[in-house]
Amino acid sequence: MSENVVPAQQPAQTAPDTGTGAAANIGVVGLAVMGSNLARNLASREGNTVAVYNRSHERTDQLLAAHPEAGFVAAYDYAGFAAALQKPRTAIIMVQAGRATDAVIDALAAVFEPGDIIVDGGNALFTDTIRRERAIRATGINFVGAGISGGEEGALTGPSIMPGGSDESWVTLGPILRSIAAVAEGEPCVTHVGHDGAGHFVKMIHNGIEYADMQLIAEAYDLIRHGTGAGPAQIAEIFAEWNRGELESYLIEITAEVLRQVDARTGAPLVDVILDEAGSKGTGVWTVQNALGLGVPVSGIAEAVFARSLSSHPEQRQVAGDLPGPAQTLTVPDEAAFIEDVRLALYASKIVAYSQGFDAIRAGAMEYGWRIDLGAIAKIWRGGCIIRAQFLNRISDAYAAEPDMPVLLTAPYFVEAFTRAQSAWRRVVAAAAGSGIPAPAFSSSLSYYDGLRAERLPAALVQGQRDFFGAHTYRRRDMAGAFHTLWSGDRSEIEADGTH
Ligand code: NBP
Repeated sequence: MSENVVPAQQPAQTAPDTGTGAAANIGVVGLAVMGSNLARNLASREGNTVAVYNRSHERTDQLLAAHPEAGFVAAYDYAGFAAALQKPRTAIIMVQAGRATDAVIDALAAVFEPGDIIVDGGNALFTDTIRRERAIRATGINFVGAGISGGEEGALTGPSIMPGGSDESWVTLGPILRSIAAVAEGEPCVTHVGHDGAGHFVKMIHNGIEYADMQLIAEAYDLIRHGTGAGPAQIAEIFAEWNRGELESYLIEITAEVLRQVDARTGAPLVDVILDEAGSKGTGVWTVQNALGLGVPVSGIAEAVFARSLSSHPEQRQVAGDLPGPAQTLTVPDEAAFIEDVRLALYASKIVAYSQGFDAIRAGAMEYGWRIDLGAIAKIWRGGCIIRAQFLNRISDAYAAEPDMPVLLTAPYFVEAFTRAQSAWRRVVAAAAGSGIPAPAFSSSLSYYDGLRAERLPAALVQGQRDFFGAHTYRRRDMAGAFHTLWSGDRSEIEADGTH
């Protein structure tokens, strides 16, 4: 063992000896909240001995002191870290996404050998993962970008894991990741998503859906508060009740808890004390940017991102307060019926958001050449991650029945849900618009739904406009070919290739 490797205070679990003298079968680099929790999770599973390394040694020492039971093998430089690992060496990087990740990859590549595996478990942009995988491939070292969802609690007790990378690395990595992932209905919440950046792409879409889900829940709360006058604690009970039905999910569950919380300083509901300016760390923006490039209308996710942006411009909101419009109060004749309408509108809008997210995964897979099993993705999101929900079973069922479904929301189960929900959905959106209460994600989801249903869209007029000012051509309903109209000439129309 290298001088720079310090065994933990308690004996490490026995790892199979591969003849190198190395003690650990897996390593973690980066011991902030996510890395240390993931390392503890790994150490708690039978058969794992975990090597740990952090740039600043204090974090390493703190982790060792706080968790002697984990039997960590601590390293204080990269050479020592490599020496501590059995071959093929497998290391999970949990550092700040971006330049820190590149720095750690370079350092590990310098001490690892062909066949070893470097896993980036941070929130990397998938195009960075593709770039990194390409760059490292020449060395013979495997690079795996793995999306990990579930926050610090998930990292410790079982996250949902979305790994990309090569088939070869999955042979070694699969059993390790399966051992630490959340378990939903007896199945580990991890699957080999696809090659290179596929895992981080799917994690990005997961976060985009999370944005939409959170915004929809927030709009439902806001409408109920306006429509019934109920306070946060009473609305918490409504969400708790919803969590026993088809909306059952982690986000609905924590919403009830957030609404119940009382501010220790003032005794007021905490949600009334919190400044109404929502922040973000970027994965929602990435989802929308990439969906725009792929031509996939993720309107629910986009509205959720824009709603956070709008909330975070107090200087604009201050000067806009006197704009004309309804008083933003809502009177409903039957409060119980209105609450049920909002529940149904939330469910229908949620189906739209998830359907759009899965469309984006399908489009990304086609663009980047990944074979992604959409039903398997729905399954690994049932546990461990932020959007975990019962409802994901319906999505995996839908893809099992028809893997090449062009649009998820046309699956029979969802058609039945829309049959039940759509009148309520329209009443809620109309009530919001009529009273001036913003409900951007509810209303854009409904517009998307109606856009898909429409027999004929005004896109025909847009094509005419495009041809008028830019000779962009259009296609006709009654014959093949591309056409351009001579808008001010004698002949009304020529085929774009110049033939009549
Ligand atoms: P942070 O994102 O706060 O990163 C801190 C870690 O990065 C520390 O270990 C720090 O080392 C290390 N680091 C930095 Br900064 N620059 C470095 C460099 N040049 N070389 C080596 N190490 C460097 O940690 P986190 O919140 O635990 O998240 C880790 C990853 O997991 C991130 O990519 C994050 O996006 C992702 N993630 C986080 C969550 C969450 O809920 N927090 C959820 C899902 C995914 P130091 O101690 O020496 O400064």
